[in-house]
Amino acid sequence: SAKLDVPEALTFDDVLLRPKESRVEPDEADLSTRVSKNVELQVPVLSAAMDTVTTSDMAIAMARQGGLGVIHQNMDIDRMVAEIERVKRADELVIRDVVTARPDQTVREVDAMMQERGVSGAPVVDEDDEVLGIISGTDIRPYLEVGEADEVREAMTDEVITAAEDVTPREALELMYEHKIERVPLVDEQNRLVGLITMQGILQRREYDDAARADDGSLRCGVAVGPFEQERAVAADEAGADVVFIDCAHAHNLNVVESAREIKSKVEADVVVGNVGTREAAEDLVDFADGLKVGIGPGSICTTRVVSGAGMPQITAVTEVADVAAQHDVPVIADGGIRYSGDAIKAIAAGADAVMLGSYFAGTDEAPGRVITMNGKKYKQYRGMGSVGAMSSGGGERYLKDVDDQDEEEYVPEGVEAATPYKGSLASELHQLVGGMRSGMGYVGAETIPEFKQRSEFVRVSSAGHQESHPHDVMITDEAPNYRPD
Ligand code: RVP
Repeated sequence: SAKLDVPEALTFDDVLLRPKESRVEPDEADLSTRVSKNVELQVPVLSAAMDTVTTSDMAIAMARQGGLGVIHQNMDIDRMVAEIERVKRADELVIRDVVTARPDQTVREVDAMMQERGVSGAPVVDEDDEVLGIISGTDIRPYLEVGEADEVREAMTDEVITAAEDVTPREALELMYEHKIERVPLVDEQNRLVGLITMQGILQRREYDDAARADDGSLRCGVAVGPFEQERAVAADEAGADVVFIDCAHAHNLNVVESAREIKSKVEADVVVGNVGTREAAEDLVDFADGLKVGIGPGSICTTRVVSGAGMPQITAVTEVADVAAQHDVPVIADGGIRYSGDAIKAIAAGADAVMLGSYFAGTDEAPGRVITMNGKKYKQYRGMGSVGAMSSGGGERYLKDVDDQDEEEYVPEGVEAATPYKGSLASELHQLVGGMRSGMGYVGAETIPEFKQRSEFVRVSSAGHQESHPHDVMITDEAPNYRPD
């Protein structure tokens, strides 16, 4: 019957990259990419919008390393705004909320205040915020034994070096070197304090030279919103999110498509729509979406395919969506099912511009939740956003399920709750992931992602071939940092 004359769909383990002539050393491979029309990254990796993966801690760490964190939607709007603001302010060069001292405070008071607020110096201002001087640990020290009750105006340095608000980091640093100081108050034309720039802030920023930053220097931040949550989307946009992810398990639902289109018209941030897994879905979205996210059922904690009987193996899903998206210059993100760096670079070969991972990062320090020990091994909790636990704590939107007035027994979950091995810092996990992806580019002989997408070819792997790919006929004695046997 025609019904059984069906196409085949492939996933990660079905394919390998065909090795090709190459002069590309992995270190030279340039992984820079776009996640959406207006957002570029040095590292083509996103952390999943899940309540056991991404809040502001993860988003800050991801952006500093050059990727992007997508804050999950299982929280109220106020908390979401606070989380976004925390990311946007994390590497702020100009401190706006400056700790200040008054000239008539005592040295003792100011010393205590500086310790409490964790700063080592403070501009001294009058009632009109006019800058009179600056006081630091060095000024205070001589007073500590004998003059604690003296006024700040005695102890402060009154020849204070200030700069205008529009000073560049370079100019500020030059001022600091020239005058051997560590902080420069920024003032308006009336000499009123408007901010503070510190040497520590400037140097810290240099440490993360691949960091994902907006034009104003703030770290990039993504945030997930439910498909019908216009209010949340607008609040995220106003809070400064760079990319709003309309996050739905089946974005080819036409009500979702309409709502996403409306959200796009109301926000300034880029809007990525997902998840989809077919050419037809891509065709219905490319005219307005700034990016498409692919994945129907590949996630490690996902039971969508077994519960609903629907899904698309991920390599085929990515190729279908990317074929359409590429013609409209819309970036594609492959979301879910990535266990190894090799999977990540295969997704890019299939046409993705970036990859999103959940389980890979859920065990790191920056993911929410504490470390638990079972049988002497350390784990962290990891759960699907369609699991009973996640739905009962406010989720469900993603699965187009109205769970608010339901009892837990009535939920029809599409995910499970699990534990994942504890892994330490995000930076070292990401280092392995990115290092493996660079190796893949070396084997194919491509120096950039666009070149790699063009040049890479797949071969089909048999089950014997798959067995041969993994370590075999040995007993692994030491765990490699980038390989855990299933
Ligand atoms: P993985 O990296 O394989 O752990 O997959 C993470 C992805 O799984 C998420 O980015 C999301 O698309 C999907 N997900 C999240 N929750 C669920 C579920 O409960 N089914 N699936």
